[in-house]
Amino acid sequence: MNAEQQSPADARRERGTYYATTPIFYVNAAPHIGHAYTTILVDVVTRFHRLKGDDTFFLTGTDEHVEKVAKAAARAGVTPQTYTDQVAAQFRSTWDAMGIAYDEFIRTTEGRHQQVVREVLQKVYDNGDIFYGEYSGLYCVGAERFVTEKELVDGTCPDSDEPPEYRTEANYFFRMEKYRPWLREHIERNPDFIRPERYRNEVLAMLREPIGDLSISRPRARVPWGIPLPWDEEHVTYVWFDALINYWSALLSRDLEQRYWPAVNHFIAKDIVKPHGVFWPTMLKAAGIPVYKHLNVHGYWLQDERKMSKSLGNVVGPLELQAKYGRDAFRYFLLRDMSFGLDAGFNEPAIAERINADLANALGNLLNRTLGMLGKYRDGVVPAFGPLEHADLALKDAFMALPDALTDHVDQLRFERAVEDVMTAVRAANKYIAEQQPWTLAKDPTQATRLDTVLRTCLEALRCASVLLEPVMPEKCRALRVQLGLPDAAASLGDARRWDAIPVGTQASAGEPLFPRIDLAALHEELAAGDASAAPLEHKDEVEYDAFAALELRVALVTHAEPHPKADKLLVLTVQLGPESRTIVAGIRAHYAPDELINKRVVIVANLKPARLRGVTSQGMLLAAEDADGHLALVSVEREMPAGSEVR
Ligand code: ME8
Repeated sequence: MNAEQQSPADARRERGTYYATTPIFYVNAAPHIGHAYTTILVDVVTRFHRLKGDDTFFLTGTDEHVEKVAKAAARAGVTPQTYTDQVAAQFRSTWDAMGIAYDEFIRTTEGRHQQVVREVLQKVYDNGDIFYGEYSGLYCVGAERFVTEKELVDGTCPDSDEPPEYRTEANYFFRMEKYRPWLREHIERNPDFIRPERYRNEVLAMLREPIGDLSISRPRARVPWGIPLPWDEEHVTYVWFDALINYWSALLSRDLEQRYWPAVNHFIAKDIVKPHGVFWPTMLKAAGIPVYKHLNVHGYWLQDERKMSKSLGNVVGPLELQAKYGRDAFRYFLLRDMSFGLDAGFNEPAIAERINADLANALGNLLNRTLGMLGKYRDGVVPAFGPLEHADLALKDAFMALPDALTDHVDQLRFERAVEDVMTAVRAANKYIAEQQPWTLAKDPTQATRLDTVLRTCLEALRCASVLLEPVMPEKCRALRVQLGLPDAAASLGDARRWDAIPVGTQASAGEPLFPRIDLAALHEELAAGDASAAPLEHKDEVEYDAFAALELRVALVTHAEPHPKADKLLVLTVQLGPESRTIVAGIRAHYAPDELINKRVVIVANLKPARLRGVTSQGMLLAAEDADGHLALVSVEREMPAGSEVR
C-alpha cells in the first residue's frame, strides 16, 4: 500500500522508530523527584511506543566531568572517579528500584563516550570552527556556563539561583555565532522542533541577538577533571560540549546511530533550554551530524513555590514516596498532575487525593464491583455477550476511540490528557453499572442474558483500561488482567482495539485490592506531626468594623490572562467589574496557568491604591488563601454572581 492510500489511522499504526533521552544528571548529589519525573516520563513515553509496536530506545545516564564534582570529591576525601562511581551507581540503582526500563545508561567518564567526544571535537576543529582566544565574563559554577549581565535575576543565575563569579581565561572557542542564522531558520521552518511553543519562542528570542562564540575548554592546570582536547592536551573539554554528545555517543558506541538517529526526542526541564536549544543543534550542524527531531521541555515541580533542587535542599526522595504510595500510583500522580510545559506544585496530600479519586474510587471501584458481581452471579466465569443495546455500544465506542486519542495526546505531549481520557471512560463504566443495575437484573431469571452482557461489558472496559494505562502503571495493569483471568503478559495497543478479547469461560478471581484508599486524615496528622505549620495560628490585632468596611471587595470576572513580560512570578489579568474593565497584576503564576483563569469569578479588593508592578499598573488585588506550604487557591463566591457584585 502506498502512503496516499493509507488512512491516517493506518499510518499511525505503522511501526515507527522512537529514540528518547533524559538529561544525563549531575553526580554532585543523590537523585530527587525532579530527576525522577523526567526519567519516569521518558519511561512512560517509551513504554507507550513499545505498546504501539515501535522500535524504541531509551537513554539515560550521568554527567560526571563537572567542577562541582571535583570539589565534592575533594570534600569527601576521595578521587573524583571514586566519587562519581558511587553517585552514578546510586542513580542507576534508584532507576532500577523504580522499574525504569532504560536501554542504555551512559556515563561521561566511560572510554567509549570520551572517544566520541574527541572525534567530534577534532572534526569541528578541522572544519575551522574552533579557535583559541581569551574570554572574560561572569561564570556560574552551578549552571556550568558563562552568563550575561542581562540574564541575571537579582544578581543570581536564572538556572541555578547562585551568584556567578568573574573569570578571565584563555580558552578554545566554538564559532557558534556563525550558525545563528541557520538555527533561526531551522526553528522557524520546523515549528515542532522545540516544544511546547513557549520554549520555542524563548529560544527564538535568544537568537534575535548575537549569541557569541562558545568557550569549549578549560585549562587542565585548573580543572584536571575532564576530557583532554585531541589537539591540545593542556586543555579539557567544557562540560556542555562533553555532556550533550552523550546522546550521540551512546548510539555510536553500539553501532545504533543508523537505526535511531535522528529520530530523537530529548526530554528536559526548562533549566537547560539554552544548552539544548542553542549549543547542541549548532554543535551538531558544525560536526556534520543531522540535527535531532524534537526538544521537549517540561516545567518544574515546585515546593513552597520554589524549584526543587539539590542546592536548595528542599527535596523529597523519590524512593521514599514510592515506598509510601506504591510505585505505579506514584508514577500515575506525576503523569496526571503536571501539565507538560507548565510548573506544578508538589505536596503529599495532593498525591493521596489523586490516588483516592482516580485509582481507588474510579478504577479500583470498577474492578471490585465487576469482580464482586461476577463472583456472586456467575461464580467468576466470564460470560458471552448477548445482543448489545445502546448503552453497551456507547461505552464500547468510548473505549474504542481511546487508542487513537492517546496516540495523538502522547505525540503532542499531552500526557495528563491521555491519562484523564482513560479515567473519563472508566468513570463512564461506573456510571453504566449504576444505570444498568446488574443487582436488579440478577433477581429476574428472564434477564440472564442481559446480565451476562452487562458483566462482560464491564470486564472488557477494565481490560482495555489496563492496556491503555500499562505504560503508566505496568505492574498494576498486568496484575489487573491476571485478576480477570488473563495471562501475566505485556499487552499491545491492538489489544485495546478489541472488545471481545477475554475467552468465554475464563475463570476470573479478585485478588489483593490493587488500588487501596489512602487514609487522608491519618496522612494529614502524620504530616502535621512533622511540620512546624501545625503550630497555633498567629492572629493579627483586632480592628474596628469601620476599618473593615473601608475595603471595597467585589466579584470580578477574569476575561484575559497572560504572563507578565518582565516577572516570572506574575500574571497580568484583565477583569470585568460590571461595565468596567481593569488590569490586575497578581503573583499567582506558579499556581495557575493563564488559560485556567479565563471565566473564573474571583474576589478582588477594588479600592486599593493602584500600584506599578515591574512596569504594569495594577488596579486592585486578588484575594487568595495560602496554606503553610505556600500553595494558593483563589477566593471566589459560592454561587455564580454578576461581575461587580459587592462582597460584604
Ligand atoms: O542539568 N522539576 O543536570 P541536573 C522538574 N547535567 N524537573 C527537574 C527539577 C524540578 N524541580 N529539578 C531537576 C544537568 N529536574 C546537566 C544535563 S544533559 C546533556 C546535561 C530534572 O542534574 C530536569 O530534567 O541539574 C532537569 O532538566 C534536569 O533534572 C537537570 O538535571
